[in-house]
Amino acid sequence: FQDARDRFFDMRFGMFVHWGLYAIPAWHEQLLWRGNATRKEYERLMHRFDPQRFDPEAWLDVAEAAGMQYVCFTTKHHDGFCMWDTKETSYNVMNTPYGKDVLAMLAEACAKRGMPLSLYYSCPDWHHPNYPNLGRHHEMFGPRAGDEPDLEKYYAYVRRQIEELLTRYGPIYQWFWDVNVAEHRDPSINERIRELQPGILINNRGPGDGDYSTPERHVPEGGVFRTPTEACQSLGRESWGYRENEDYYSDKFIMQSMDKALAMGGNYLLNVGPRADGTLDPINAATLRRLGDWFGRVKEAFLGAEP
Ligand code: FUL
Repeated sequence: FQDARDRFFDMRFGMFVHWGLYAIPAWHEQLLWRGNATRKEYERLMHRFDPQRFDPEAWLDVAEAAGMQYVCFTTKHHDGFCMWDTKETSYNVMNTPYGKDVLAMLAEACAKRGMPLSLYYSCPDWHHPNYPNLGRHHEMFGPRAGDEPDLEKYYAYVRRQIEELLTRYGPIYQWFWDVNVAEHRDPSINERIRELQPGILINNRGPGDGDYSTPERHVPEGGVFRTPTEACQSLGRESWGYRENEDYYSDKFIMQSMDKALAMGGNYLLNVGPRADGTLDPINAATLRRLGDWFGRVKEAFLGAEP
């Protein structure tokens, strides 16, 4: 008997995708906080979301060329905008000019070629009236007029969204929680996730104990990871979402950081931020293809040619 979660040790390299309304201003996925945009201004972006050139197959082609074995997609980032057909809020992709469930499109493309799909889901939600927004890091506003801070109600909403995400889009490989509200512990949420998707892997950024940790933009020096680890890294220095004139890392930097994470026994989740029209920045696509050539040669050198 093999635990389905043992897949983690075979799936060493994945594509992280940060895509949402923030691709339109093309500055930072945390524009709402870092850029001092008002909620009203930000929320209006949804009326401009129309990625006519979105083709999940094209993303997956690049992922495969890079040697990536799975894809992790931002279903909801801190801005609270939902990239799937959720019944829980109208603040979702169905109510944009594009009007299509982009998660469903991606899930279908993944299923077609057997590419495992992981879901990123942010605990902070700067849009939801029940989210406390205490004004700390990742909770920047302080409650605004009309807000009704209530963590319990908020997590009930999270739970209902989890039911949608884990029952409608086929098998999900990993659940990537982001930035748990520090004091909120509730192991029953992860238990429910496991009931809905036996064999799913859950990271340790959520309200309960997870299966693996996720050092970000930094692979610690030396030694080996003693517990299952997936290091994540963005191609750009500034942002995870698409950023115009982003200061991208050199190929050498990415190769070294990936090499280090793998050598320490960790996995490597490398991020791209697709543009508002749905396409990958050709600079990123080219980097990933070169990386794939390198990674292919490395694997060959270590493993030898297939018999
Ligand atoms: C962080 C988030 O705050 C960033 O925006 C990004 O999503 C990164 C992967 O995780 O904690």
